[in-house]
Amino acid sequence: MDSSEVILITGANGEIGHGLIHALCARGVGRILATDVQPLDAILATTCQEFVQGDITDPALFAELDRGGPFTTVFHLASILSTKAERDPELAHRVNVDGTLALLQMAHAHSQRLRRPVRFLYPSSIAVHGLPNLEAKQRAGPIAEDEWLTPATMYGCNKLACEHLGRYYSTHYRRLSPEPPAAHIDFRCLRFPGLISAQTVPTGGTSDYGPEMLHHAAQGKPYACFVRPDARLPFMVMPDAIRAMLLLVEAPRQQLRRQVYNVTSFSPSAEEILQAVRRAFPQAQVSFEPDVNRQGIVDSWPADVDDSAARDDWGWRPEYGFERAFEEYLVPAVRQRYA
Ligand code: AKB
Repeated sequence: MDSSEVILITGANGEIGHGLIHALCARGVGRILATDVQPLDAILATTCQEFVQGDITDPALFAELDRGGPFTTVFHLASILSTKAERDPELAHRVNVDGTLALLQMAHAHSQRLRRPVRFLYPSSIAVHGLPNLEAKQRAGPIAEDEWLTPATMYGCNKLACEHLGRYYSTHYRRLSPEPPAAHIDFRCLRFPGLISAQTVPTGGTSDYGPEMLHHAAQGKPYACFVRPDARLPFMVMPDAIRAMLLLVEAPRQQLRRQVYNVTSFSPSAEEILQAVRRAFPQAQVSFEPDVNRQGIVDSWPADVDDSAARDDWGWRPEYGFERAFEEYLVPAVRQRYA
């Protein structure tokens, strides 16, 4: 990406938004227009010149964003996560799917104006997978992109629907129209595992127990973990997540054999995360008080995913394994954050 880019970032205030805006500014890319339903965090206001506050389900927001375009690249981060989505599934559908559809429509229109594909980077999730029970999860091993696509949450259904909408807008849009579009969008999707950041704490997700355990221990606060000690999910730290997004968005199109890619770094159990936290914060007061329903969601998600396609097609490699993630990134940064 170079200085001619005009980049739109939705959900800019979220966990990924923080890291991505800093990384893009460090690269000296062109114009960044950020949007979020909340006012922009002060820490981002210094780096982000253009910000539009608005609701992704509000057509008025799109009228305003459209005036800021045409965009050459879109990072669509706005989303209601799994636990919050289960509390209000219809709201989640409006935000996660209707919001995405409106953005795909705008990106398609901008592709027409630019007469070249607008790159549309979409973070999906392991939540698109739905394993019927714990035995099947334990038997399944690392899951490939096209396996067990039977999500058991509204959020998972939303993410899978948006993957299909993105594929449709970039390969089949208006296929019966007599006038073929001048250009389609260039849809690229990453399926993220649970993400752990030292700078931000997640809200409304089901993989949140990982980062919550660490951030509570760093503040000396007791934490009741809502999953069993043996609960296992794939995770990644935020610097690797940001790097994966930038690697994929910059990969030459002809190198990409698919539009949706798994990425992961490590798959510790909740007990193993606690041991890593305890190595840094021996006083950590963590109890396991499983929430049956949230545990059920975790049991329906894969323990690990196969990200060989991302490794083969665009050279994905995590920089942080489990130990290094805690020792060299998470622990030093959260110590500093709560010092
Ligand atoms: C969630 O827990 O909802 C997210 C995710 C795994 O996509 N962090």
